Amino acid sequence: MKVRIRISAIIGTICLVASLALTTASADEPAAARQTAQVTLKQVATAKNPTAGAAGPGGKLWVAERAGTVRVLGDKGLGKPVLDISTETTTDGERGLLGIAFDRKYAHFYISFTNLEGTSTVDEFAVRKGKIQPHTRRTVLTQTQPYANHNGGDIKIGPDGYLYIALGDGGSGGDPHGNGQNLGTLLGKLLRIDPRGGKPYAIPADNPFVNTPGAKGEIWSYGLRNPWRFSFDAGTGDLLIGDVGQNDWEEIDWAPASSKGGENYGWGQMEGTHPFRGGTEPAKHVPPVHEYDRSNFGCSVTGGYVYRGKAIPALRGQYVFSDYCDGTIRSLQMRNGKVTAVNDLGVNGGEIISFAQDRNGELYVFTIGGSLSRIDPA
Ligand SMILES: [Ca+2]
Repeated sequence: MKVRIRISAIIGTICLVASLALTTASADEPAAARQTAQVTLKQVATAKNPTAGAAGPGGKLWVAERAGTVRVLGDKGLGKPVLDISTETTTDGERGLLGIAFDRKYAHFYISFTNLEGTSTVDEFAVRKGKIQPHTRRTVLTQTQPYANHNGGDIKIGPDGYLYIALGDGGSGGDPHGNGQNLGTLLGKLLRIDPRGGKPYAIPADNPFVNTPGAKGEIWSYGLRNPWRFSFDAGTGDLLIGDVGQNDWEEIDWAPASSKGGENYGWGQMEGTHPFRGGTEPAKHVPPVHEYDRSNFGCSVTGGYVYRGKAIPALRGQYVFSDYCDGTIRSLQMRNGKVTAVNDLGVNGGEIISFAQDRNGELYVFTIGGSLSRIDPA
């Protein structure tokens, strides 16, 4: 998460337009295949530092606010908090309530936050008749954090029903502890656990490293720096991760729905497709499907979703994302795991901190300043 107020943020905002022509259509991709949707942002609510959203019971969008509240989007904006853990978290550094998720039956609700010690924490609540049952709360997983930044914090239920948890490399800068490549720590990883299969959870038997000595069985994929936002394509089940770069390269990582896990996304040996500080490319490095150079624009990628809604047919199947410092909403057209075009959707959302997807597949843009906007057809 990017709550850093930095010079590069300002520069990034100024320089954004110069490189919009970064289409990477390959020679064998007909130009006519490129589709740039015409969209607009329709503000639907205001919030206080919204960080995450999740489609909830009754088709409502639930919204997490960083200071520790969860509110439900209705016709007149956000309602009163349905959950308030504000006495249990802080908003210093990159901390706070960072992720929320429902299981597929809306029977359980998960929250991801840093506690008062800064420890990454995932808790579970039962949900009955659309309401959180506070007395059922339990802690599923914790991970101590050596530094306040790079907490990751996004959580999602995957197409397989398991809970995926993104954790950053622990923070500071340059991954000083080498966590990204160390399979002995949960830091710098995407985790996959079965929160209902054991106490406090079970590790799925088909996780990639369950039989690897010294490796944490929870790990699904590794070599991540700060996977602030990730999502699964609601149409295909493919996984997309927005991994925030160190100084130079912002990246989007991808894995097909058929993946058995174990991908090494390279950090801290690689920043995007580039060796980091003289790093050596790991043998099985899975390079990003898309990277962009901060010297052109941006400072921190904000991963989004593959659009699967109905309102904007031209956007269907494209991965919508942005950058916290740039704010331009972009989309990736992909085919067989390759990006065939990078589109500028022609709208700037400001300091975009997160995206959300409602039950109909429509997408929402959250800014750190508090606007919640739906991406509508222009
Ligand atoms: Ca990487």
